[in-house]
Amino acid sequence: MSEDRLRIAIQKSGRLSDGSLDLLKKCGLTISRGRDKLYGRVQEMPIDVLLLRDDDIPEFVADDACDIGVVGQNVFNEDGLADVHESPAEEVMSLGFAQCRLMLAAPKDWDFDGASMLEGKRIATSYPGLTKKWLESQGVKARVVMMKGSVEVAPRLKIADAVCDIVSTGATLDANGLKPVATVFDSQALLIKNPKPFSPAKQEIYNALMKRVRGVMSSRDAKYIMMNAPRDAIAAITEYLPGAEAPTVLELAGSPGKVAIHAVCRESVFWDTLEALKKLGASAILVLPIEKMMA
Ligand code: PRT
Ligand code: ZN
Repeated sequence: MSEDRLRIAIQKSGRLSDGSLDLLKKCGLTISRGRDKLYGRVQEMPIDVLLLRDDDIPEFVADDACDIGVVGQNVFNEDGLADVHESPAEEVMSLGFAQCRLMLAAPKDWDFDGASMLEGKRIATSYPGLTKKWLESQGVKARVVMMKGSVEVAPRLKIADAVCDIVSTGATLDANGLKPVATVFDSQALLIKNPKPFSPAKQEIYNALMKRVRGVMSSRDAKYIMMNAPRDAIAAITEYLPGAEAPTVLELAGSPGKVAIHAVCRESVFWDTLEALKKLGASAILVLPIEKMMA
C-alpha cells in the first residue's frame, strides 16, 4: 500500500457492510477485492479499502493503520470510553444507515416504573462503558456483567436480571421474553478519521472523496418536484415545499395566469404534501429522484 493512497476501513461482513459499500459505490468508486478479501483497491481514485471486524475499526483509524473508517456510533463511543488511544479517531459525519438503539431490556413480567428499579441488579451487556455512563446519569448503582455475545439469553440463564443490548426491530428481545424499557444510546453508521494531519497528497484525495460523500448524503432524501400552479399561489406553494430553497418559476406558454414551479426538496416528499399542494391549486405534480448533487 502506497503512502499516497487514502486507506478506508469498512466492516468485512455484517450489518454495516452493505451500507458502507453502497456509499462508496454512490461516490462512483468500484472496488476490486484482493484474493484474501481483506483488501480492496479502488480503480477510480487512489484509495485502498480494508475489510475488517467492526470492533477493530476505531483502533485501526486511531493508530494510523487506516485514514478513515465507517463504524457504528455505538462501537465508536464504547471504544472512546475505554480510553485506550493516545489520540482517538475523530468523528466526521453520521451516515444515516445501520440505525439502532442500545436499550435496557427487562423480563416481560417486570412492572418497570423507572431506572431506580435497577438499583442493585445485574445487567448483562457488550457495552459496559455506555451502560455504566447511563446508569450513572440516572443515579443508579447496578452491577454490569460483560458478555461478548448472546446477551439476550442472560436473564433466562440467571446470569443477569436485565440486559442492555442493541435493538433494531425488537424481535430478538421479544423472542427471549424481554421488553425494552429505556433507551441508553441512539446509533447509526459514522464516518471517522485519523486525528493527525494528512500529507498534502492524501488531504487532496480526502477532500475530493468528502465532496462526493456530502453530495451522496444531501441527495439521499432529496427529490426534484415539478408542478403547474396559479401564479398567485407561488408564495403559498413555496412555503409548503419541504426543505426547498428558492424554486424556479417558469412561464407557461398560452396560460398567463399559470406558471411551472420546479424545486429541489431536501427532505422526503410524502403523499400528504402532494395533497396539500393540490389544494393550493397545483396540477400535473411530478416528484423525481435525484441521483447526484454537488453544491
Ligand atoms: O463480525 P463483526 O465483529 O464485524 O460484526 P458484529 O457481529 O460485531 O456486528 P454486526 O454486523 O451485528 O453489527 C454492526 C453494527 O451494526 C452494530 O455495531 C450497530 O451499530 C449496527 N446495528 C444495526 C446492529 C443492529 N442494527 C442489530 N440489530 N447491530 C446489532 N444488531 C443485533 C443485536 O445485537 C441483537 O442481537 O441484532 C439483534 C437485534 O435485532 P432485532 O431486529 O431483533 O431488534
Ligand atoms: Zn463486532
